[in-house]
Amino acid sequence: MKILSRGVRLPLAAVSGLLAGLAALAVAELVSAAVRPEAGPVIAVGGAAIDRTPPAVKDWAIQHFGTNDKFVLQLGILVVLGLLALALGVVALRYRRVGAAGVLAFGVVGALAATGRADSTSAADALPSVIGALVAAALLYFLMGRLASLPAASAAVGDGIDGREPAGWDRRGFVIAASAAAAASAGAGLLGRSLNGSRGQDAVASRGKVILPRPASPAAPIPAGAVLHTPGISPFVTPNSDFYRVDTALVIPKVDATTWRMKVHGKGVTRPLSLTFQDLLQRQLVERDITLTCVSNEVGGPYVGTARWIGVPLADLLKEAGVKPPSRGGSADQLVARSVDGMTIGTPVEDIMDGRAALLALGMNGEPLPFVHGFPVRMVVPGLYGYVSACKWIQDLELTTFDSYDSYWVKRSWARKAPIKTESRIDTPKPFARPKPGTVMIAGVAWAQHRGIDRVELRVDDGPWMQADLAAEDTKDTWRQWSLPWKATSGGHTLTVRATDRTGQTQTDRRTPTIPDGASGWHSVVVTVD
Ligand SMILES: Nc1nc2c(c(=O)[nH]1)N[C@H]1C(S)=C(S)[C@@H](COP(=O)(O)O)O[C@H]1N2
Ligand SMILES: [Mo]
Repeated sequence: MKILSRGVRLPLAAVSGLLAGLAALAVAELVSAAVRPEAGPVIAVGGAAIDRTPPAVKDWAIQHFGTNDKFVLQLGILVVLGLLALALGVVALRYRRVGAAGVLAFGVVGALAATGRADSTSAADALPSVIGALVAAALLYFLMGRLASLPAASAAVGDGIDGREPAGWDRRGFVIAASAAAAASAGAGLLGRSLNGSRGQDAVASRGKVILPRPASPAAPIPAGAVLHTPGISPFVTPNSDFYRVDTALVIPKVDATTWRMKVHGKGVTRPLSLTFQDLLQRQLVERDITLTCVSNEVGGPYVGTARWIGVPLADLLKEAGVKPPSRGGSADQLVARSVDGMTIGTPVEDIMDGRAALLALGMNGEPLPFVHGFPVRMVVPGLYGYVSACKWIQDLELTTFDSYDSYWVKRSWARKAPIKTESRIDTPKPFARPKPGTVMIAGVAWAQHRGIDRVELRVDDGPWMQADLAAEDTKDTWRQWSLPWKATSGGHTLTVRATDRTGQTQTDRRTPTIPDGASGWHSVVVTVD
């Protein structure tokens, strides 16, 4: 009979656990609106997970989920939390105090995650998790009290057998308490959501007011011959809305440009700088076309794009601060950019000062940087993968040495220095396409930023290499489109591409993984002509 009584109480206890979990998240969301959204437990635990994920797994997640990796991560955390909440409810049925203590323990985990991230500057970041857990523990304790108010003896009489409620079981009381808790959680959660959602309004307004000045040094117009119109080829300039995004931010930083400030300081700096966004806008701006590439891009992958950037030449700023490149006796060989979300990205000072268009970018394709791409200010350095050159949401530039400081990704087993490898990609036909026999246009892009692309060749099956028609070069910092009309014959075929850069180096066929310094190998596409 005891078992039957538990038959009713067990699911109710589990539901109570779930309600407590919901209450914890809802209250935490509300409190995080008063602290900062990044301090909420799901974001904090997600962030801590990202920081601790082994590089291979991180890379796998980027490969398989792309920019959705963050959504999948948060969904995973919610599912795990839900299961644990169910379990805690069941435990609490027997051991009320243990259940409540379990809820508090989760609060501690959330609080540690929130205060342990690089962007956490205040112990207040613990509050959403702590207050959420306290409310949830009290709720679970209270609901269990309701369930326990059902005396064991009377429970044994009525439970389930004849469909009647056990005597003394205050069903109404429990349902009312549970519903009230659910409604209050929903209210708190929604209020927190909307407050968090409107938080960035100052930042959004500040971005809306930015008027990018005409650059003192405009980019040369893109030569007409640089842009092919073959259907299926990547557009030469990647629209901002299609530009790939790779970062560790679960909450996109919303920085108010009117209060933004950036310091330039550190080793070898004789005149430290502190600059406002307005200071940067008033400087001589340059405009350049630069192709950005992610080190996590697999051969044939999508994490590469070209934009027209407007910004301040970094070399000018560094010179003003008194910095010399190592080749001229400078003591700092690494520039570490630090973002508002605690990312650190280290770039060789030599590369920044060697004359290339290393920019502190303010504009992307004619508009202020979109928030996801680093508003108000990010770095872009031609020829280097993003993780060693392209810090978004910058707030600090520190000169140091590679010997004395490892940046975020370097601590996670990526290489200290990472020039972009010469690569080429077939955009069309797509893998496993079924073109008709006859002339089929094969087309794509090839890149070797800051060296330039000299030649692209294509091979069908094991046939001879054929020279592709290269579109005109925009600059050696941008990718080059190419195409080749192919007389397609019936059957299955493997199309393979390889590029040669201006230094005369032909892209290696040796496949390497993305870790530690970028994938290499030839891109192949298999098609069936019929
Ligand atoms: N603050 C911050 N900046 C960052 C990153 C990041 O995680 N956080 N990721 C870097 C990486 S790995 C790349 S490839 C580029 C991608 O820039 P995009 O998202 O604008 O394409 O940003 C770089 N800058
Ligand atoms: Mo990257």
